Amino acid sequence: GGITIPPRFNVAVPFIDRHLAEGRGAKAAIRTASETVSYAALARRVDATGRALQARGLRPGDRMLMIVKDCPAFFYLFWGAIKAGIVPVPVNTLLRAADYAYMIDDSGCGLLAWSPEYAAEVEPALAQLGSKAPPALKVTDDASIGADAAGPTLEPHLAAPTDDCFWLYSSGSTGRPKGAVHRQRDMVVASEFYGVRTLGVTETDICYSAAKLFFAYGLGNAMTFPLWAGGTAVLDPARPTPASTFDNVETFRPTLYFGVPTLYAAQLAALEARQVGFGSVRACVSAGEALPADIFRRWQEKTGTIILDGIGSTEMLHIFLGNRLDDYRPGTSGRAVPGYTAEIRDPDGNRVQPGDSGRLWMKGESAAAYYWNKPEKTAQTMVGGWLDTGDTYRQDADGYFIYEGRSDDMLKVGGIWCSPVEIEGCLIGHPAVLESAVVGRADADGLVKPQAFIVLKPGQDGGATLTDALMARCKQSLAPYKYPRWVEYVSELPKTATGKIQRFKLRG
Ligand code: 3UK
Repeated sequence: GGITIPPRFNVAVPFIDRHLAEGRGAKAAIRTASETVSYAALARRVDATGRALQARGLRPGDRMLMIVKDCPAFFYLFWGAIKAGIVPVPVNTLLRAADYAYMIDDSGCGLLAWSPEYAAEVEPALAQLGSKAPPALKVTDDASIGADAAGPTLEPHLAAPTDDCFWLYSSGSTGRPKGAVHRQRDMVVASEFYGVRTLGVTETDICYSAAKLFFAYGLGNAMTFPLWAGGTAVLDPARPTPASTFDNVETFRPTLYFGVPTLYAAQLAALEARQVGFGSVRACVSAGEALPADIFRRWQEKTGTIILDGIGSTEMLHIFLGNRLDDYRPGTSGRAVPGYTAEIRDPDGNRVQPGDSGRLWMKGESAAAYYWNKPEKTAQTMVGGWLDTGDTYRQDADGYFIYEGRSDDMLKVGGIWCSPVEIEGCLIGHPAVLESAVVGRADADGLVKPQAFIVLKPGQDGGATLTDALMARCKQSLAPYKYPRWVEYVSELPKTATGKIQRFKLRG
């Protein structure tokens, strides 16, 4: 069934304060390498931070941009703001000064909270903005955000479930980032429908996400899901590597692990040389881009755990099509998550015939209300309660959703739509291949054919023999027109900060 949200509420109450009323005060809400934060301490620090933000002059509706690493203060700032009616806007910490200057300006934020680690990009951004720069708050420790102040509790600012609550910037493959404005109810909806009803998150879960909190995927994985269920979040500020993620799995014994395909591939390579105890992990989750079936298979072989692939987006907040422990098919995005409705449409907006490809539109109550300052983008993407994902999908005979690429990455080869992801999946199955990206390239006749860029595993040679073998492999297992006519060996693929291959950068 649905979920009931009171007509006036503040979402910090069910995510933070409720746990005290339910007797979880002494329980660990957050664990890091150096500290454990109980639910009682979390609630206190959220209140103190909210009061500190009010004391700096922030009022309900004002935005606070956050360039903050994964650490407990991220939680205090995010929830302290929300409890006071202030709108937090966590942004990608891997961006450059020009990106930050744009987001500070676009959001019109009244405060910038930032971790000193990012000074090399944040300081020039502020300098570039000159007199338009907002006040900045350097997040060095709890005291810097006022969280050491013992004081009265913070009165929650009441709002309607559909009122603005927080934003996330969505970085499409083209154009400037867009601020997706999320509502009070959105975290409740995503946590309940994906967290609880799909993954079965409970208060016994320990959630560890290699994907960072600034990414909507990480924000759900390592903050909203455990807080919604009364579980524990594990935070590590470092950039994830196979070694650091393995260390964290062994130290914190998470029950749920969240990664992205690129990292799973790198971890698999590292598992050749290291044994890692995944015994605590009841499920691994993958999102951000499609997880090739071959990675699923090898991961299961090596670790004994399965990876649940699911597709989510910044606009929908979290995963809306996903595999489940009790219903999964490798190489697919699974089925619609409860509470969400999917439609695959043709270019005229009609539903395609079963089995045909088309553009995926989604409906669900966690969808962003609009893009800030971008009425045209809003009107194109959010239509009649539906969200255009910009992704091409088809359903197999059993109804599992199969990802075929960003709508703008799809190739027409010989007049037939051809999915780069499908070809990449075949190439990745070859033992010499670590990663691949396929794009369209015009042949001598000006006709588009697939071209493959390949990153090899260490010690492998990219010569003519391997190229022939890769082409033969594709010819054998894919429709004949789909084999790559050119194979190029490269040391790495262009990726976004969240690990998505930027195929547009490879197009000639
Ligand atoms: C692509 C996938 C195939 C797809 C996200 C989980 O990735 C997230 O959000 P973004 O806004 O990007 C959205 C786009 O990424 N994508 C994501 N997951 C998959 N493609 N299979 C997948 N499993 O193009 C989508 O439109 O960065 C992921 C939860 C929250 C998120 N925001």
